[in-house]
Amino acid sequence: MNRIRLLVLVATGVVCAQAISAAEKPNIIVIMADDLGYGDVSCYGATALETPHIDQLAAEGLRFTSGYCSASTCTPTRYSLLTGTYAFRGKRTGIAPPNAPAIIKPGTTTIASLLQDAGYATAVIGKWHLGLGDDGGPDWNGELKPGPLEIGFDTCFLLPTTNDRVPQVYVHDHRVPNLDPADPLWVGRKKPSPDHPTGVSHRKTLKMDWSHGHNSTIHNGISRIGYYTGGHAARFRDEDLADKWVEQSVAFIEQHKSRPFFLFFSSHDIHVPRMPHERFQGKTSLGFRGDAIVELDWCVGELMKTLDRLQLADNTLVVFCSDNGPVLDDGYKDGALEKNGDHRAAGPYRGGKYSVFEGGTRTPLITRWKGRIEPGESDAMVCTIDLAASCAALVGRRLPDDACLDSFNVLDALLGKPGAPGRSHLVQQDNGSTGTYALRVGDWKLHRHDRRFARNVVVEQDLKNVPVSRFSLFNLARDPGERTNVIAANPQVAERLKRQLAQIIDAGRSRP
Ligand code: NG6
Ligand code: CA
Repeated sequence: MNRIRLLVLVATGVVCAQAISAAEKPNIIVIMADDLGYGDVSCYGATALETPHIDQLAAEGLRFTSGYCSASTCTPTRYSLLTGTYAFRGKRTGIAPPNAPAIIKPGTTTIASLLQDAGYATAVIGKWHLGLGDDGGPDWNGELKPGPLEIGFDTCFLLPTTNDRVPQVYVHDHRVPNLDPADPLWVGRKKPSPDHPTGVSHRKTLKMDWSHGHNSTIHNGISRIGYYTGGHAARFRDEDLADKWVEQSVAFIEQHKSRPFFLFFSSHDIHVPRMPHERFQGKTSLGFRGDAIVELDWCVGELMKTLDRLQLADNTLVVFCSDNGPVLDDGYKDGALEKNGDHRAAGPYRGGKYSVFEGGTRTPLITRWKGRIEPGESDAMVCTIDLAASCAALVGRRLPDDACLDSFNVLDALLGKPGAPGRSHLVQQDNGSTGTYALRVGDWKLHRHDRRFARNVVVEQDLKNVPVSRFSLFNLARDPGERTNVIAANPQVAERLKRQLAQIIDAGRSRP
């Protein structure tokens, strides 16, 4: 090959793509749990319940002890997973309300669009919670676009918002399936009529009572956040969600078994209202929260069985992760607090959902690729935000310069290459762009609160604001529980981390 042709090929990325043979384009399945804490599965130390399928995944793969999601609530973590960019940089990236428009705009480079461009069949199945529709919000009875299909997914089968937010219907590609035009779906923020039954007016009829919020429209005996009417033929039963995600995923995998596919399996488990299928109810001593973990574990098992049956396990990279840390009472009286006993949902870490303490974002993270990943454990720091750049590297795609602004290629670490370092720093955030950050660099962790009040930081339901210092510093090696603020004793470290964090925020990107 002459030199000029080689240069042309390098410049167009052809060499890069050719270097990866078809066999090196493994299928990729990202399984994201909802609100699952570091200590919630047995391979991360839980003893109050068993998670045999997730444990098997860990035994056959790599179990990360410094695996993170990028935020301690759902929408920003999912935004970052897909776009590879910190959510605090984006607009409206906090917990999305029921009628939120699409948060990730069409044309944005995402992990899905990168893989789609590389020839992958792409699907998201399960919880979305990233908005649907143009700026007017979702047209529930019409075409629900833009949405996942406009940012790189070939197909989707969704829980559009969260299971505690209205409406309880599925979205398949651009439509709510089974919608009867004679019974249109209406979703809104205000009571549609004075006699509309709610969790307040009909509290005695509920099969699961609420503890805070969650007292508007009732469906399936559970009152929710927000109001809706109509769409009765399209509504689901909470108990059936996990079965539906598995059914749809197995069908997608079967359909695409002979070409590379990317499946984002986005479980609603173990988000409130925790209402696992009847066959899982009562399976643990932890109440429905524990039973929902067992249901999640069952889903993982079904996906792995499908890979085995279709002989795809050697050719599939599986990533298991969570979207934020744990919470016990998140708005319903499901017994999670009362039945918790000495279960430590966040493992040894402090805080949980809504917090920038480690419990908020350090979560189970497991990679498995049979025959390629040497089973073991890794303390390399990796984050769900890195999957975009890492998967792009895996399939030989170059990232556009203006995309995936905070996603690092940590592929070697994810595949367990000896000595592969992972990331050297990570910004953690709570929800949207609230100005609450943490920066971990090695064993050091700086907290920065731009607002001088933070939501309560312990795993509990009390979300009232508590005063916090603008900055605090912890040494995770000596103090993994972030109990002792050592900022006064380490002024130089603190200054260095403050500067680094400010630089990452102000520069608009952290990927070189
Ligand atoms: C909060 C809800 C909580 C949960 C959370 C989103 C109240 C009082 N609390 O506002 O129950 O829905 O939003 O969770 O309504 S997440 O995992 O999707 O981010
Ligand atoms: Ca969540």
